[in-house]
Amino acid sequence: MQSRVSVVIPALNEAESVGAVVASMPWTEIAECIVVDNGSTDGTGDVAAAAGARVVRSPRGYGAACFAGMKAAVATTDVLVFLDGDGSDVIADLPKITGPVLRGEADFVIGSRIRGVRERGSMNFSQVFAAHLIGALVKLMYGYRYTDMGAFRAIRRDKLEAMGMTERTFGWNLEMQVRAVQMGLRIVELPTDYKCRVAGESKVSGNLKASVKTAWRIFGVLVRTRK
Ligand SMILES: Nc1nc2c(ncn2[C@@H]2O[C@H](COP(=O)(O)OP(=O)(O)OP(=O)(O)O)[C@@H](O)[C@H]2O)c(=O)[nH]1
Ligand SMILES: [Mg+2]
Repeated sequence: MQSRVSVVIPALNEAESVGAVVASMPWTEIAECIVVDNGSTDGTGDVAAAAGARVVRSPRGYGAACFAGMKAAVATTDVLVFLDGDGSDVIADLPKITGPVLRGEADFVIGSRIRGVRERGSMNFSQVFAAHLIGALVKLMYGYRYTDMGAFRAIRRDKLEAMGMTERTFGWNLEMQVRAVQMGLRIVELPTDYKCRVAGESKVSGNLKASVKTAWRIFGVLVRTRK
């Protein structure tokens, strides 16, 4: 049977890791792997293409890359999976993440690194704290308790398209989660393990300025999406 799953990987200067991430895809279970490159200067796109990905380009920004990947998915796809290009997400968990959506039991499955086993140093204290704090705030505002805002997730394409996503930076993940609750989607959160990035430079957690900007952006999402 033809797979209905497209994997979308935003990748900015991840040439050292993206090849292995793409190569480890469970190809028989997915229709395609789309790597979204937006201005990498290290040949990320070429490495990803050589490993078997379809490479698309987008404007700068994590959310912009995810949005472009969503738009680029083949017409036959009805489930979109997002994961990072730095080797942190455990690709072996992909069937676990897509399963409930493919079986029609859920509209949105999010992997929780907080509930999974994290390699030492893969998430710093402020990321763990933010996951708990934002989880508590979303629970207070909308009644649903998330424990994480990680990248690894599967969602029905029609539901994601109906969200009218506006975030084009690192607020993308949380905006999707808030919209999912607001729309009354069937949400499942599952533990997923998490590793340190394989190589390359951190665009968020390892960079103080980027971390503060991201935190600001994430709080902004809570304000802007408020209903
Ligand atoms: N296409 C695209 N990808 C991005 C952009 N910023 C980050 N990414 C990718 O998004 C993913 C998450 O960024 P990371 O730098 O790993 O952020 P992080 O996981 O908080 O930081 P680490 O803990 O160091 O891995 C990676 O695959 C990046 O390459 C961007 O502007 N455009
Ligand atoms: Mg990372």
